[in-house]
Amino acid sequence: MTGLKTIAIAAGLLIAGTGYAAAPAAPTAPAVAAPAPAAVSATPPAAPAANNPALAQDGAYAMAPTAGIGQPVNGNIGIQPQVTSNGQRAHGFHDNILIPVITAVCALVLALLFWVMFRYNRRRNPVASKTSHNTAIEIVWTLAPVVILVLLAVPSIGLLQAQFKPAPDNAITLKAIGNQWYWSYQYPDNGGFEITANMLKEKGEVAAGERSRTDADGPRLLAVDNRIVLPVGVPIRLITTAQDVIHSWAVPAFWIKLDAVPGRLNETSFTIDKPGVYFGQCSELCGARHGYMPIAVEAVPLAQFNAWVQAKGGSVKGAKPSTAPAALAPTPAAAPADTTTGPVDNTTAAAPQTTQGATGNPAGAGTGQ
Ligand SMILES: [Cu+2]
Repeated sequence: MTGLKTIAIAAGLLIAGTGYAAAPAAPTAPAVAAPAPAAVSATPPAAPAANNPALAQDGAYAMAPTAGIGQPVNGNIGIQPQVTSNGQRAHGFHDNILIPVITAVCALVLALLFWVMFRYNRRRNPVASKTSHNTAIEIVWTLAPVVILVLLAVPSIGLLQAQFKPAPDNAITLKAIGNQWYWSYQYPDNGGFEITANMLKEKGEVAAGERSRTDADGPRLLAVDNRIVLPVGVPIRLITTAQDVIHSWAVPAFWIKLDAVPGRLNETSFTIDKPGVYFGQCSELCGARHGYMPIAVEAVPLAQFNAWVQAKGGSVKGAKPSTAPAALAPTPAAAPADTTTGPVDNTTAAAPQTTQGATGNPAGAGTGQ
């Protein structure tokens, strides 16, 4: 009998192997290819950012978060509404396939347990049966789980592959750097400027004159002093690394959770479908204040993103510098094409000083230790 079971398992593995090998062909029409490449470079340098009505007074942002979008909701047990194509795909996979399969398997096992308890108990069977094997049923209970797992593997591996599909050339790069205990960000495609995001403390917790959280900033423990801004409809190349220990950059509404490891660059890509404010948190236990290094992303139309970039002292990706004497340099020594795709310098500069110690880090936010 064991021989038969071995054959059945071997057959199952063979089928599983076939499913695995076939999977890479499955992914269809990745959404990252959608936006026109021209869109990134078309926008000319905009009007002085200080006059841009889309930006707040400090040149940061002027968008209030929407309840229930990009943030947790009391009593909710489902997945947050997804605003990336991978997220929507995963959400559908979870709700329409995984949950029904799990429910059906649990219900079947529970029903079998009750059947055994009531039909085959000692009272109803004073003389115990000597039955020990049943070939047909053993084939069924070996093959059925194998078939279920193979059927689940196909969409699952396709989704995994879509999540790690390299970003296209027109993507905008965001480099997220984890620090104990705040996030700093660089925009290598936009002049490499850097911003630091600290959690905003509550009203009673800040010193006089220091900025505290308001509802326009976001929920408690999730609002930050400097939100990062990303364009909608443009592929984003996310690169993560860390300054000290392992952190993890996670935003549930994007279906993104990527470890930030010191001395290493991790990469993934995504495209945000809808403007809005989306919150996340560090998702790798990284020390005493691990729970106080939130992430806040403001997704805005590309023109608004470009204005924000310029307000931060950065440059619009693909825009020609107006003063560059390009004509005088006929053969510029092949500039290092795209430093973000190669084995770039992974060391991040010393942590910048921030204007306020929102994290309550004893040494002052920005100096780490
Ligand atoms: Cu962390």
